[in-house]
Amino acid sequence: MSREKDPHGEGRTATKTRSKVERPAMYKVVLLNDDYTTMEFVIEVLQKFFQKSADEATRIMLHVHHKGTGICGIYPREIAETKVAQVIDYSRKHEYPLQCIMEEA
Ligand code: TYC
Repeated sequence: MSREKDPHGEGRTATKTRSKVERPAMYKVVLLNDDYTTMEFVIEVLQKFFQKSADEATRIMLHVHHKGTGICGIYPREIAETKVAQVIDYSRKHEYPLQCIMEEA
C-alpha cells in the first residue's frame, strides 16, 4: 500500500511497495588487437555488427591497433553477448583470430 493511500494516516505503516526502478546492467563490448587480423576486416566487423560509419570504424580499429583494446559499444547483457558471439563466429568463418570480449561497464 502506498503511504498516500494509507487510511490510517501518514507514517503508520512501513508497507510502501512502490517498486524501485533499476537500470539494466550494461556491458562494454571490447575488441582486442592481434598481429594477423587485417585492418580492413576489423573495419568491416565494426560496420557490420556495430553500425559504425567508415570513419568511426577506422578510428576505433586504429585505437585498438595502437593501444591494444577498444570499445565497440555499450549494451545490456544479452545484446552484448550476441555481439561478442557474432564477431567471433564471423571472424572464425573468415579464419581470423580476432578476439572480442565483454566487461561490465
Ligand atoms: N594489428 C592488426 C594489423 O596490424 C590490425 C588489428 C586492429 C587487428 C584491431 C585486430 O582488433 C584489431 N593487421
